[in-house]
Amino acid sequence: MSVRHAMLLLLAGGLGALASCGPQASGPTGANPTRPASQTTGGGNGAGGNARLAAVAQQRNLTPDDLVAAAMTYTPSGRHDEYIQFASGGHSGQVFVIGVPSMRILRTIGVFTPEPWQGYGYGVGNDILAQGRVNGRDVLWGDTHHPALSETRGDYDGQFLFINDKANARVAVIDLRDYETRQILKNPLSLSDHGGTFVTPNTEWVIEGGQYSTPLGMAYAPISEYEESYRGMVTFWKFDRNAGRLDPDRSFAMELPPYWQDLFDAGKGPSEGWIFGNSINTEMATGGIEQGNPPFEAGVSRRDMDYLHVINLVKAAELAAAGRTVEINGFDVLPLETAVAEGVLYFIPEPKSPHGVDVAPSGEFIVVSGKLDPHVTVYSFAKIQQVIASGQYDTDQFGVPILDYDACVEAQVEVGLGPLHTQFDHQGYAYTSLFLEPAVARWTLGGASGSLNPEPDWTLVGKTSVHYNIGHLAVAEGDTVSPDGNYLIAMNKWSIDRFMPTGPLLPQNFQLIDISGTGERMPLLYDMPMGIGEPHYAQIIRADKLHPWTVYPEVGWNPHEGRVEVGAPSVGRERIERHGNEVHVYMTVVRSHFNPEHVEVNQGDRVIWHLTNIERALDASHGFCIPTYNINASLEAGEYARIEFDADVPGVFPFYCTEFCSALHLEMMGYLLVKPSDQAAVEAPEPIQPES
Ligand code: CUK
Ligand code: CUA
Repeated sequence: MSVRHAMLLLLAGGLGALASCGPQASGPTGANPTRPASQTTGGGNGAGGNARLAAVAQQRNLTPDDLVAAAMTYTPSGRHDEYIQFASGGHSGQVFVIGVPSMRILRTIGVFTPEPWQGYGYGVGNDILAQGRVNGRDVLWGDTHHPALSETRGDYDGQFLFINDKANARVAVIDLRDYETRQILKNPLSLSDHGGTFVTPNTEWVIEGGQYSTPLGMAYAPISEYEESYRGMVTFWKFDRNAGRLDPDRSFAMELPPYWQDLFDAGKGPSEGWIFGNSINTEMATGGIEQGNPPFEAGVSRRDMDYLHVINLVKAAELAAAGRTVEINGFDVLPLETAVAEGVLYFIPEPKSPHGVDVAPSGEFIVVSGKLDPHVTVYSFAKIQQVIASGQYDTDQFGVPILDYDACVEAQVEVGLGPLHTQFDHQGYAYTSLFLEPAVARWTLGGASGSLNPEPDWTLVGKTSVHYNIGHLAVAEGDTVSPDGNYLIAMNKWSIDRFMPTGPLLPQNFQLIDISGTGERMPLLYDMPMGIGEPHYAQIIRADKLHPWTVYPEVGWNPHEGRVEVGAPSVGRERIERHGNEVHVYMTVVRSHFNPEHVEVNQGDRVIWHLTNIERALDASHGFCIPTYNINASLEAGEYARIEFDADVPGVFPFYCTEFCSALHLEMMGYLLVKPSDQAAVEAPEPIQPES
C-alpha cells in the first residue's frame, strides 16, 4: 500500500466516523469493478463507508486535501448554503445569485439586459428597462461592476441591492423581497461610471463615481480642450428606503477634475460621513497613438503619484441642500470651485495608477492597492483630519488641496505584484488580490481592535496562488463593519487550462478559498466556471439575513407598485372588454389553464392583457408567451402582470405556459385569434363563464 493510499484510508476513517452519524449517501461512482460490498448494500457501518470513500478517492485520483475540500463544499440535497453571493454579471448586464460554499448558481437577476426566463423585457419589465434609455434610445445591455447590498449601521441588512453599469453610467435598484429590478437611473452627467455602487453605512446615499472624463451633461467639446472642458464627477443618489427607490430630486453630484476617478468607498465609524475615491490619469493624458502621442496605457502612468480623493459628504450634502449647486442637464452639481472653497474636497498622493480603495472595518484606515506598485498603502483617517486641520497644503492646478503623503500614511505593506482590491475578515487580517502573480495575499491589519491573529501589525502573512489573473476578491461580509471571514472568493479573469475549453472564449473562474484558519494556510477549495460574462465584484451575505417572499403577499400583487393591483383579474371576474379598438383581457392563471382560452381581436387593436397567477403554492410559477409577438412573462404565485401590444399581425396564435408546471402543462394554452382587417370585425367578446 502506498503512503498516499494509507493517508486516504486514514482520512476516510475520520470522514466515515462523521458520516456514520447521518443517513447513508447513495453511491455516485457508477460501475466500478473494485467497489466494496458495503457500497452495494448501503450498510451504515463506518468501516465499510471508509473503504468505499478510499476506493472512490483512489478511482478518481483524489488527494486527502481534495477530500477535505469536497467535504467543505459539498452540500447534500435539500440543504441550504450558509452564505449567498451577489455577483455582478459583467457584460451580461445582470446579477448572479450564488450559494456559498456550494458555488451553485441559484438565480439570474435581469437588470440592464432583457432576461427571457423571468420574462424581463418581453412584455413585463419593459417600463423599467425603458428608464435606462439614453437620449431616447434603448440600451439593452450593461457592464455591471459593483453590486452593493443595503446596509444598516454599516452591516448588510438584506433588503436591497444596487449595481452600476459602467458602459453607460447607470445605476439600478433591486428589491431583495423578490429579487427583481425596481428602478434604473441614467446618470445625466456622465457616459461612463466605475466608482459605483457603494453605499453609506445606513444607505442614505448610493455613490456612483464616473470614470472616463467627458464634458459634463453628455455634451460635446473637442479633445484639445480636455483640461478646460472635460470633467470627472461623483454622484450621490439619495435612497428612499420606504419607497425602495433612488430619488433624483434629492440627489446631487460633485464636479471633479478630469482625472479618471476609479473606485469609491464610504467611510464608517470615525470616518462616517466621508467618502474616499482613487484615481488614475492625473496626468490628464488624452491619448492619440495614431498621431504619435503616447497611448493611454503609457500616458496615464507617467507620474509617480495619482490622487486619493477625500470628500466630506455631509458638508457637500449641506451645500447642495442650501442651493449652492448649478444645474447641468437638469441635475444639481456642486461646482469644483465651491467644493474647494468650502473644504469639501482634498487630495492625497497615492502611488502611481492604483486600483481599489477599501475602508477597513473599524473605519480608521483606508487601503489603496498599488496596481503598478507592489504595496498597499494604508492611510489613517485621524492623520488626514489632523493635516486638514493644520491648513498646511499645496494645491493642484484646479486649486484642490493636496495633503502631505507622509503625514497621512499609517503604513505600507509589500504584498506582491499587481495589488488590486482588499477585503477584511473577523481575525484582523486583510486580503489583497494580486493580479500579476496571481495570488491572494493575507496581511495583518495594524491597530485592529479584537485582533485574533498573533502576527505583528502590518505584516504580510502568506499567499495562496489562484488560477488565474485575479481581479476582485470577496470575503463573507468582508467590506462591512463586522466581517465574517471563513470564505474568500477569488474572481479570476482568466481560466486558461482549468476547464474543458469551450472554443476560444473561455469562462472566468471563481475560486473558493478557505480562510477560516490563521497564518499562511489558505487552502483552495473549489473552482467555479462563470461562463456568462465577467463578474467584477461580488458581496457575500449571511443567508439568514435574507428574507425573500416565497409567494407574493396577496393574490393580484403588482411587484412594481408594491401593492395589490386594483382590478387585477380574479376568479369569476375573467373577461374581455372592448373600448373602441382597445381590448382589455382579464385573465387568471392556475394549474393547468388560462381563463379565458379564446381571445379574439381585430387586426390593429391595442391589446392590454392583464394576468393574475392565483396560485398560493411555493414555486408555482407559470409562463405566458405569444408566438412572434416577442412576448414572454413569468408569473410567480400571486403575481399580477400587464402586457400591452398592438395586434398588428393577423393570424391564429397559440399562447401557452412556458414554465413546466404540471402533468397537464402542455394543455395549458389558448388561442389568440387576430382577425385580418379585410374581414368582418369582431364585434363583442364571447361571454366568459365564471369559474365554478
Ligand atoms: S474593477 Cu474589475 S477588477 Cu471594475 Cu472593481 Cu477591479
Ligand atoms: Cu403553467 Cu405550465
